[in-house]
Amino acid sequence: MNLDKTQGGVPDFVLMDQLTEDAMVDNIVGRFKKDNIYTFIGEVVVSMNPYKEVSGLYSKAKMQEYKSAYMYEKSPHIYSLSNNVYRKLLQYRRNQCVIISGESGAGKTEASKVLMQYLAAVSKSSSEVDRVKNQLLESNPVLEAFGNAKTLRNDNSSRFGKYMEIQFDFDGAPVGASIINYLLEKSRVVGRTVGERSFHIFYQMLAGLSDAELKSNGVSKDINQFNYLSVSQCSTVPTINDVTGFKEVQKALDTLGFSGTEKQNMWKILSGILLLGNINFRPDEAKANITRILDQKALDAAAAALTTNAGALSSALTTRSITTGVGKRVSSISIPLDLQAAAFTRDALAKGVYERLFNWLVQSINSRLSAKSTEGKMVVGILDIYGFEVFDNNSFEQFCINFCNEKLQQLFIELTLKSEQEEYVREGIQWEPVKYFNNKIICDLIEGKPVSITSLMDECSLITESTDSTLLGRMNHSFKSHAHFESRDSAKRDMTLPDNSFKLKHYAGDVIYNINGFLEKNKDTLFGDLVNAMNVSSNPLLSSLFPPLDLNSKKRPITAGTQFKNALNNLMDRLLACEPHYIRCIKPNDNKKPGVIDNERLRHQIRYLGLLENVRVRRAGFAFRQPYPRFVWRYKIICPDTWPPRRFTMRPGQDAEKTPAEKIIKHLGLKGDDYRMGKTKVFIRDPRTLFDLETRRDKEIPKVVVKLQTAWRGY
Ligand code: AD9
Ligand code: MG
Repeated sequence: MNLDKTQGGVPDFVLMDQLTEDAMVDNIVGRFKKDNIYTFIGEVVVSMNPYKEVSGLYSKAKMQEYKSAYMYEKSPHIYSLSNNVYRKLLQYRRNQCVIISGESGAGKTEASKVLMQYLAAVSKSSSEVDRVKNQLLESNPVLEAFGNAKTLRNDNSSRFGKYMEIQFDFDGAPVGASIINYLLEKSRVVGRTVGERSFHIFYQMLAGLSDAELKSNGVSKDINQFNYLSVSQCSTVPTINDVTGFKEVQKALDTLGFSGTEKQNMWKILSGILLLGNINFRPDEAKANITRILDQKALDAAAAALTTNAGALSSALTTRSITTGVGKRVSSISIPLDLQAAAFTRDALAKGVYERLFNWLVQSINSRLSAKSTEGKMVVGILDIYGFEVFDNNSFEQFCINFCNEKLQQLFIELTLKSEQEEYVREGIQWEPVKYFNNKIICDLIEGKPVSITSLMDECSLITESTDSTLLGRMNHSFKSHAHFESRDSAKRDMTLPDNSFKLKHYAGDVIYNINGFLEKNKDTLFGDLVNAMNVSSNPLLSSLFPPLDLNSKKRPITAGTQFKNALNNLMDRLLACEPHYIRCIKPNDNKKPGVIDNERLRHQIRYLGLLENVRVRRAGFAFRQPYPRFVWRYKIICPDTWPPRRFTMRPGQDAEKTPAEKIIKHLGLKGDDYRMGKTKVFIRDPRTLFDLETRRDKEIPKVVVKLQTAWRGY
C-alpha cells in the first residue's frame, strides 16, 4: 500500500495520528483534492463521489494491477475490496456480500457497477459464462430506466432498493444471478416535487419510439400533453440523453432475451399509464355525490392503450363494488365515489400498474439469469439500497427507507464488532470491546413486540373507521415517554411540531414525519373493480399482472408496511449468512459539483455512517493483521535473521511460518502488548508499525536490486 502522505492523507483512517472528526475530514479532503477518492478503514472502503471522471481510475490495466495484489498492497480502491471478496469466495468457499451505503447521490449505484464490472473482468470466461456476464451487466440499464429518476439530489436516483446475488460455480465463473427489489417509490408515477422527473423510461420511450409506434399506442412525443409528466415542470435534464438512453434499454432488453412482442406490450402499458393521468372527473349535474368522467375522449384513449373495456374502466374509476356474503351467496352493491376518491382511485391504478410491471420485469430478468441449479454454488451479494432520507415533507416512504437504514446500521454494528470479535477468538487473542451507540432501541420502536409503530399501523389499517389521526393518537399513547419518539402529545411536548406529525430520533438524525396518508399507503389496496378491468385486458402482459381476486379468500391482504418489514428481515438473514464487506459512500456537496467540498456536510455523513466508531473499533483491537506466510514474504528483507534467505535451525515446537515472522517483529523492536502471534496471523496494534515496515522495506529494496544488477554486470 502506498503510505506516502503526499497522496493528500493517509490511505487508511486507522493510520491517522489523531482520532477526531476534524482529522477525518482533513484526511478525506486532502486525498480528494489529489483525486484519491477512496480511503480504507481496515477492509471497509470509504468512497467520495468525485462528480467527474477520474482519469484511468477504472481502466483495464488498473483491474489487472489489483487482480494480483492483496488488499493493502495497493492504494485503496473498490477493486481492492472486489478482489478481496472474490479471493475469499474461492479460498474459503463462503458466500460473501457487499453492503453499499450512503445518502442519495453519494455514489452507491456507481460503486455497485464498478464492483460488478471488476468481478466480470477477472473471473473465468467461456461462451456460456460470457452470456451470463453480459446479461448481468445489461440488467443495470433496464432496471435503472424503470426504477431510477431525476431528483433534486441525483440525476439518476435509484427509487427502489436492490439486492443482487451473483452465483459462481466451483471454478469461480459467474453462472447466474438473482435480484430482489425493495419498495419502489411508485407515488412518483403520479406526482413529485417540482424540478424532479418521473421514472426515466417514460421520457426515454416518448423520445425514442418512432412517431408511428407512439401513434399506435395513442400518444405523441409532447411531454406536456400528459398531466402525470407535466405536473413537476421538468422534462429534460442537461446530463441525460433520453434518445440514447432508450437505445441502450432496447439493446439491453434484447440481450436479456425479451421478445419484440413483450417490448411492445410494455410500451403500450406505459402509454396507458400516462393516458390514465389525463382522465379528469366532474360531479353529476343532478346528484353531486355521483362522479362522472369529465372528458370521454381521455377515458377512451386510456382504455384503448390498456386494451380494456372503456365502460368497465369508467365504472371502476367512479364507483366501488362492495361484496357481501360468502360462497354462492356472494352479492355485490355499487357505491359512488366522490371526486376526490375517484382521482385517488385513478392514481392508485396508475401506480399499481407500474409497480406490477416493474416487479414483472425483475422476475423476468431473474428467470433469464438464474443458474440452472443452485447446488454447490457460491454467491456474492451486492446491496444497493436507498440511503437515509430527510425531506421537507416526510411520509410513509421515508419512514420505510429510514427504517431500512436503521436495520442496516444494526447489521453494521453487529457484524463489524462480531466479525472482529470472532477473529480474535479464532486466533486465540484477548481484546477489550469498544462502546458504541446501539440503535436496537429505534428498531424495536418501529418493529418490536408487543407494540410498535408498524403493529399500530396494521391494527389501524384493519379498522375501517380508523384515520391517520387515530393512528397518531395511538402512537402518542404507546410511546409517550419513549426516548426516540416525540410529538405535540409526547412526554417531551414539542410544540414546534405540526399537529399532524411525529418526530423520530433516528441514529442518523431527527426526522419529522407527516402522518397524512400513512394508513392508505400501508393498506395499499386496489379495489376489485380495478383488478377486474385490468384482468380483462387483451394485452396478455397487462392481464397477467392482474390475476383475478379470490372473493372467497379469508386471508387479509398483507399490508405494505408488514410486507416491507418481512422483506427487510429476510434480507438481514441473507446478509448474516455471508461474510460482509462494506463500501461507505460520501458526497462532497449537495450541488452535484466536481471539486467543491462542503465540510459541514462531510462531517455530518462521517458522523452518521459511524465512521469514527468504526476506526476506533479497528484501532482498539489490532489495526493490522496478516497471515504469516504473506507477512514473511513481504517483510523478510528488513531483518538480518530472515534475509538473505538462509535455513533456520528449527528447534522442536517451533513453527516454520510463525518463527520467522516473530523474528521480524522482534527486529522492529515491538514488545509485549504491541503485537500478538495468533494461530495463523500476526496482529499488530499500532497502525504506524505498518509505516515503519513499509519504509524499511522501501529502503532495502534498492539495495537488493543494486546487488542483483552488480552481480549481473560481473557475470
Ligand atoms: V441514490 O440513493 O440512488 O439517489 P446513489 O446511488 O448513491 O444515489 P449514484 O451512484 O447514482 O448515487 O451517483 C450519483 C452521480 O454521481 C452519478 O450519476 C455520477 O454522475 C456521479 N458519480 C458517482 N460515483 C462516481 C464515480 N466513482 N466517479 C464519477 C461518480 N462520478
Ligand atoms: Mg442509486
